[in-house]
Amino acid sequence: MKIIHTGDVHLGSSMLALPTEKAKIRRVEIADTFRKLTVYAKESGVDAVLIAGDLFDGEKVSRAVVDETLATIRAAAPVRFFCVFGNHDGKTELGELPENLLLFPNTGRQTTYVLPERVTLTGIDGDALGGMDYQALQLPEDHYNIFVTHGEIANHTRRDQDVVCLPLLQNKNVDYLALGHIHVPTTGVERLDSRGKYRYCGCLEGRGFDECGVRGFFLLEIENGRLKDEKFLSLAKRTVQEVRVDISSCHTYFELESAALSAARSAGEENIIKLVLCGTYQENLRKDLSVLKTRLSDHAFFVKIEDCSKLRIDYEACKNDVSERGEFIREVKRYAMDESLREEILEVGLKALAGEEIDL
Ligand SMILES: [Mn+2]
Repeated sequence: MKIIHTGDVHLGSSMLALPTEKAKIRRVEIADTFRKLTVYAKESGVDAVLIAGDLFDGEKVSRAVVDETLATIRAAAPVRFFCVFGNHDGKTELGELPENLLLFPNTGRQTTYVLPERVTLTGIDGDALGGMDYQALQLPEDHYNIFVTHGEIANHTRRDQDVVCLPLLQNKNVDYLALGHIHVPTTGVERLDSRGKYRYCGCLEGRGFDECGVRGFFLLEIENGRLKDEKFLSLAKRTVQEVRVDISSCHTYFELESAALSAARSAGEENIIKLVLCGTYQENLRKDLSVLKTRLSDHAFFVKIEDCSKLRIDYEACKNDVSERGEFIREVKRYAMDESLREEILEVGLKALAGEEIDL
């Protein structure tokens, strides 16, 4: 049987990292990627889709988003969706559930479903983890036992909501701990104990600039109580990418723009790009970041520019410079201060002396 492990979809997310119109488009794209997952599940004969929490982004999610999602799930029958709640689902009122959407009753205890092919599926909502009775967990040795929840792995035994106490889950015949909460998919193998492993599925689409890289879901194939195959698949429309551009060798704005443009192109023009300018730049280089952002915006879905480049000052050459500029540089160099503060003072001061606009 085939099982999908997904979660952290964050439907209805406000996408604050993007301007209003682009945020709206991304909200639709994320819903569409979830819909594509359900279509993929149905067409590929997937038996169960595990949603490891945060299907929705919070209590403010509109009724329309909830209804649309439930309709998407209903349309994917006979695929069954097993959904635990995460810390962002809030108290989303789902209303009448589709028959193929199964939740885990929030009684403070885990619930186990027995699936075909000797598979068991146990789950508990993230906020119930604080009171979970780990001792009561008993899973058959000759089954493939999946445990799904929403929380962060901890190597201690202090129970709390959204905390999975790894030591308490060990030697309980768990084969696959399907987690949500951390938005980066686990690519390597993280051992739960000598038998099982744990894994975060990550989100389906990157949203903020802290969610760079490929996003997707895991597909497991289990045959008669044994894992036969597993893979990571992506249906994401876009990725969030961070690209660094060293501007040390740029002499003009246009050289800078061309370096930035080729970096943006290498990241894929359909993507969301955080462009980080780095290196050291010569004093009279016009950086003009707002112009750069506008001109790059045709080459990516959205570009955010972060300037980490530092002004390059040749103190030796300034030694005998009798101008105001030389005097200013020598003065700033004379005082003991944090280097980053010195760089900032020099940058602003030199711009002021050159009669340029200062952006404080
Ligand atoms: Mn989340």
